[in-house]
Amino acid sequence: MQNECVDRKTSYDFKPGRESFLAEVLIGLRKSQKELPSKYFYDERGSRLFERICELEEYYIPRIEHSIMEAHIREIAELIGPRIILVEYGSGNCEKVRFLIDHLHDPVAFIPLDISREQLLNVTKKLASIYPRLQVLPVCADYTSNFKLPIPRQASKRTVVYFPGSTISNFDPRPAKHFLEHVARVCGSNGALLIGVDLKKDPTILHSAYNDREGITAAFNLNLLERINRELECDFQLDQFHHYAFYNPRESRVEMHLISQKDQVVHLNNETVSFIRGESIWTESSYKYNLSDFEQMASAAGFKVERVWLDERQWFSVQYLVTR
Ligand code: AVJ
Repeated sequence: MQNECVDRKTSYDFKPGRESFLAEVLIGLRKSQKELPSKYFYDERGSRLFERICELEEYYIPRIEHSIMEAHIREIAELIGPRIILVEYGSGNCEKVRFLIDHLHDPVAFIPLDISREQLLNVTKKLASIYPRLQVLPVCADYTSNFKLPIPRQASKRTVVYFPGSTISNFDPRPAKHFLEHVARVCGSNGALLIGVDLKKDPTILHSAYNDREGITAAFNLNLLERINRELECDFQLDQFHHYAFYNPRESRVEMHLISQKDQVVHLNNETVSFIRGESIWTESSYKYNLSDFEQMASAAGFKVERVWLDERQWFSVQYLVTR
């Protein structure tokens, strides 16, 4: 059953190609502290591993976020109002947004935005068949880049961006602020942002969350090297790098690294990259916020924090921001 509301044109495809993947990998590996961009975790296997992370006992974010959403969904839908364009950044698998869409009042269009084309097309097909009255307009893009949003057929009252799961945690402070400024522009005047923001907490909780007993997070981290091997014809020895994650309190972030187990050399596009034993590749940051720090950044970016919902332990927040 094909829903005619699905826009199948490819004009909204801004997916970074192999060239920019290679360029970014080379830039990262030439630094003295080697690093790789975390946005490249999410190929097909990486997306599946991330879904498994989200089911882990130790990884508290999805469970708590959903319980907050469930407890306050009426108020959230009320604040958002009727006939909106809903934009989801990094839509991934669509379970979270379905819960929101189910409670919105007569939304006009849904624009899922994702860097993974496979995910995006699956989600689009699925949502279009579940919500025949909703125009689904997928955009394949890296949301840190510039891209334009499609314009839905029906008139709408406002644009609301949904950014759940604390994906904002992946941005360093300055890019985080720039990202919020970009979102404020995208949703325009009278726009809003519904965002999940992870909060500071006991580092032992964070340690368990990013070092799960089953080793799924380790596999997720190592999959980045596997992807580079496959897509960029590189020769990382996967068993010679180990997952390492810890909380850095001075920077308020969990850092994930891959540690070289020996002195070794890797070949990539006619270049050699050498590692000494114990040297790391920094693959991800996950920033943890205070409510006041986040509010300061949001307001500097042009948003007013209108409402904040928390769980009892105050581990996580769902926040409703409006453009000023
Ligand atoms: C998707 C960025 C919110 O930082 O918690 C989970 C990614 N990395 N486990 C996070 C992640 C390792 C996740 N975010």
